[in-house]
Amino acid sequence: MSSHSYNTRSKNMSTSTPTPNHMTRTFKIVLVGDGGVGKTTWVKRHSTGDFEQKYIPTMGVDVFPLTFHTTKGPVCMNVWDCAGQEKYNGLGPGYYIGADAAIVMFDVTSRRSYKNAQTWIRDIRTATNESIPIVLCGNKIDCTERDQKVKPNHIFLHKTENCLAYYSLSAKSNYDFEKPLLAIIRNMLGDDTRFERGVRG
Ligand SMILES: Nc1nc2c(ncn2[C@@H]2O[C@H](COP(=O)(O)OP(=O)(O)O)[C@@H](O)[C@H]2O)c(=O)[nH]1
Ligand SMILES: [Mg+2]
Repeated sequence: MSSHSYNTRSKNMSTSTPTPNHMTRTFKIVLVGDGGVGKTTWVKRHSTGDFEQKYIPTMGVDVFPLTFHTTKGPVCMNVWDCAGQEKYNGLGPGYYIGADAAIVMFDVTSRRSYKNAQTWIRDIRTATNESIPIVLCGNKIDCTERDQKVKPNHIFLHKTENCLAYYSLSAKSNYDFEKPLLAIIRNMLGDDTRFERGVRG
């Protein structure tokens, strides 16, 4: 079985497999942010088409199990994506129960979504007793500079809110889209963790 270090410029993510085996460590990742910022597009980017997304009707949530093959064994990131109700009545504490990490996404073409990212971060902190790592992401970085209303050098929330990291990315062009989950996996398993490609669980 050949494997090599994960190349972050690679187009093909090493995500696959719907059914984690007993060796697979599983983490719950909650994905939040205003409606329309690109959360669903982003999580679907990681799919190779052969995984089973689960829908939990009582919660209005889609769960995407994304498996990554690492030098420390396979990990399954169950990414929770709310199915649209983020605009209406919030997500409720049940969404956050048992979460190991969170991704807060905003849209770099929307100042409002950046401003609201702070509220999302604070909601997570409240629901999880401050404790889980949060990665802040600015999506739609493929848009023209003119359309980018939130400039990279004006983004400071991740520092003031003590996030694990910030990434500008594009779910449309794939630019850096994989970085948030890789950062979370390294945070969970250790900075020396490397990623292997082409291995299906
Ligand atoms: N230009 C651009 N559009 C995007 C990107 N990601 C998502 N979109 C578009 O933004 C809209 C909302 O995306 P969606 O994934 O439904 O957002 P959600 O409500 O946060 O889940 C859709 O029209 C997507 O095609 C991106 O990286 N760049
Ligand atoms: Mg969505």
